[in-house]
Amino acid sequence: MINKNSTISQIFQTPIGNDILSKLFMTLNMDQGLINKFPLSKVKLKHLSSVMGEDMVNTLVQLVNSETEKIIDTPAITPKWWKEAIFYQIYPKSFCDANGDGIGDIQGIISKLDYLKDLGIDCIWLSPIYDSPNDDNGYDIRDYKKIMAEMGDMEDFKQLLEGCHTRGMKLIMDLVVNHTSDEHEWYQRALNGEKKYQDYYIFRDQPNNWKSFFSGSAWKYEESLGKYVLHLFSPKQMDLNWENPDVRQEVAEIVRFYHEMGVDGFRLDVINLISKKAGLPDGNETIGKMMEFTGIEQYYYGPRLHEFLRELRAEAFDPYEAFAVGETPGVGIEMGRYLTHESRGELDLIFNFDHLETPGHVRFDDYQYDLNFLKEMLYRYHDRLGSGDWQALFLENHDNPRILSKVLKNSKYRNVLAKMLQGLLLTFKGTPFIFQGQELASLNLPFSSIEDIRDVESRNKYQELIESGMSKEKAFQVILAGSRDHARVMINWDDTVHPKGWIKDFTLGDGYSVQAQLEKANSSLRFFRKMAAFRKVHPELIYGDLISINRDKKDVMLFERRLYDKALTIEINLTDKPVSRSLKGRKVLVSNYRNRDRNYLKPYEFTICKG
Ligand code: ISL
Ligand code: CA
Repeated sequence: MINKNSTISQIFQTPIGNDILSKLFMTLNMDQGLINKFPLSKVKLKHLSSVMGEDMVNTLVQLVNSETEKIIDTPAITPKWWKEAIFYQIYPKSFCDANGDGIGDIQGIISKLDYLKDLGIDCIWLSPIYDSPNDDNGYDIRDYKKIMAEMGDMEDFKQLLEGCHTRGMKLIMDLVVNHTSDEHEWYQRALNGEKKYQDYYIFRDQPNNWKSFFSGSAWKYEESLGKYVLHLFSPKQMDLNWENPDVRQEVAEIVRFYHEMGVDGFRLDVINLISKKAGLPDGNETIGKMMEFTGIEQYYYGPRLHEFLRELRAEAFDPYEAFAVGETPGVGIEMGRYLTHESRGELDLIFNFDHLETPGHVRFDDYQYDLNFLKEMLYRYHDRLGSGDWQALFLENHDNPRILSKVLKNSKYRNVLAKMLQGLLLTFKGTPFIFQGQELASLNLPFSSIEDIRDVESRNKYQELIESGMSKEKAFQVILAGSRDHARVMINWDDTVHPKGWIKDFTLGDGYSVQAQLEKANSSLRFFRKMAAFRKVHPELIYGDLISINRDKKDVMLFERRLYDKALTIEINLTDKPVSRSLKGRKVLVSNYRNRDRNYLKPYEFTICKG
């Protein structure tokens, strides 16, 4: 157990201390090597009270001491379908519109199941399709057992599920149970004075200093009750009170309802936020400024999180042998092991977001992403995992701008970079999650003004920036750099324009539509299909060991995947400059370049060699 007399380096040696200090140093863009060097290594926690405040020191001690159990690793990797699968995330509102009302729908998805099967997809992750007022595009659920009218009905959904299964694909849904919509029956009954349902949410006489992820205070005043109510996200997304066993039973029942139907599992939205520290103590203002959201340390890895997850798994997942991947913003590598190691009986995988922004940057910063950082983070994560752990590999989702636009200085290398990143996701050790459009080398879009922007997070942030005195032009540039809408425009199946879509139409006719790429031999789409097929016949890319080579050589990633006598070596140029090739004269099995230089890797070259 650590205490206030523990030194920084002693804390860094603990699993949770390592996560917290790594995250802090990354946010401050400071070299973590300083932690184990004099004088920092000898600094005692109590000496930090003057800097971070007594409360933060106590919170740090509590968080680090919260994990006393040592994870005992398993002797070998347990084969699982979700360790072998390629996942594909569909954002239903923007995937395919079958009835021409400008909104994606379930029949549209059904019409593209063969496309996904041919792509090599094994499991679809469907972002929310439940009844919702769409304040946050379905992440504000009004009725968990009703399908959003714009997308279809339960019969459509059952047809979709059947369509996946008959093609040998699985389907997981998105479970959003940290909060419900304020239009949910439970919340409406709470507002009507029903005590039972008031205990489903977090009402207080006075707010604390917690900030919402979507700007402003995390508390809304409900006139009718004379109370404040907690909403970590929009004021129409009301946090559920997971301390209440009735809430936990409601959630388990919803999960069982879909598992009974044959759904193969769930992605659990911000599931690490469900356990808030008792008494809802104020957040530390210093940490709040650093981590952007005051109060986050009081709930991002809360005191009963493991207990709640174990209970939900036992009651609603294990009876169906269903799969669970948690979305866990802020959770570090070691916290992720406590949430997913197979000895823990909680989640199977988590999404850790630490690799998505380079140190010192947040999503709304307009900067060029250095892929050397991605290399470092992938290796660091991989090195910390035992055979009872597993890693989710992803670069995009519906909450982030397109990775190509973060990396590219000019779009000349758009196609080769898209293929290189696909190749990396499909050859590194872990389960690849592809976001819709990533197979098409999608870029960010040239939204022209805030009027084009639909995302509640972006619109609230724009308002907050303006109110802070920033000019409209500058505020829009900030939004343009990080808006989640870049990932939420309609997929271009062909060059048909969608004039009355829910979001601005960007049918660019630039030869990157699905139809155009199916016809073009060296398209990003055709490369993805080839890579996915290659992965399926090379178990060394799934269960094989990963051995990094010349790891310290900058701008290049070189690693071997080995399973018994099968071995492949992957060599990647992480930059738009030629770099010397390490593997010379080896038989090349796959590459994103048809003709290669014998001595140099071309910009963003990705090559798999035998052995
Ligand atoms: O971008 C993020 C993580 O990369 C965060 O801004 C994100 O909003 C956070 O991880 C929570 O995301 C999830 O919950 C939100 C919803 O808006 C997001 O779409 C969902 O992925 C509230 O339900
Ligand atoms: Ca439609």
